Amino acid sequence: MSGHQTLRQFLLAEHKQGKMSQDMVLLMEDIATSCRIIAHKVRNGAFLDILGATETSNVQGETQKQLDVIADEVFQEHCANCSRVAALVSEEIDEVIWLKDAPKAGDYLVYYDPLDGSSNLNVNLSVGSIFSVVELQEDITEKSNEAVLIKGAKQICAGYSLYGPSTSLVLTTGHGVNGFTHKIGNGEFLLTFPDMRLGAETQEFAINASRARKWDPVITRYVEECLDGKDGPRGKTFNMRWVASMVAEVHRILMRGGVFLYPKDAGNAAAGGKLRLLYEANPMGFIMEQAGGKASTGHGRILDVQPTGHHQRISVILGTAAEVDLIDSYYRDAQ
Ligand code: P6P
Repeated sequence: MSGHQTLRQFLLAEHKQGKMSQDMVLLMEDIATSCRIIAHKVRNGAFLDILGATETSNVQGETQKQLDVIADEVFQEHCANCSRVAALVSEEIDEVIWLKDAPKAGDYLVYYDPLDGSSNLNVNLSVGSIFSVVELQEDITEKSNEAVLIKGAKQICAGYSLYGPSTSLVLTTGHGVNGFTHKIGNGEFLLTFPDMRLGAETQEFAINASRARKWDPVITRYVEECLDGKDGPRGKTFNMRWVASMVAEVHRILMRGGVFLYPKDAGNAAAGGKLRLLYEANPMGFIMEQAGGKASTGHGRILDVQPTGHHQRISVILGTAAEVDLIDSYYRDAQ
């Protein structure tokens, strides 16, 4: 018998301690099943001839990979098992997917990016799934898109699965962050990284440096100071990483610290930024805060943003709190 707690043992213990409902336990197990299935399909994609692109584009205007569509179908199928799930918001689907005729306060909304970073698929780099769960705040009389526009601060659960050298599942229910690893063979997610916490300091930042000419002066100032090293104003050297897969960046930051920046810039300002609020920034921001980090737009806490659209994009600066605070202070100075 492994010395590690299984995901089911962990979830039942959280339920027993009043940290999550029975329905949330069931939904979390269905999400974990989705991640196991997607991990298998990603790992065997080359043999299933599903690594390529489809002829279709998603609401984001991005050409969908076959695995994007397959991963979305897996999430839809399994999240629908939980009778308390009233609606799904998927990165791959334009409209809100309503699963109940008369949604009630307390029903669950599940926001998810079924396969984030899928441009990495055909070069065998890490990709992941991101999910976020919010309770409906009131009975729904009209099943409109507006009904799912709920602030990230209301999340009751968020997490991701990282399909890398091993398959990780990281989740928070608002009581810290816990990391599980999928054990090939018995299929269990085992608790391998309990109570994940960010350190107070870091010397690593993550940004797509090819966009430097488009950055605002604050981001330019911050990155240049990092690059100035120990003789510069930061008094220490920095390393840089960019995987082009948010799940991989966030996991690295959780494991060893760092700051991740995907700011609104001159190239994406019309869209409001690149990353999506409801199923990328909010869940990852919740995780960062629960691990002792921060998540900011540069002008305020991401989880306090009132969504205006269910595919809304936003500036994202998240990770080690001291670095996020410093960047926020530079934005205040620039006002
Ligand atoms: P770029 C993946 O497409 C994604 O949404 C995030 O996972 C990732 O951090 C970012 O976009 C990568 O963007 O501009 O470097 O391709």
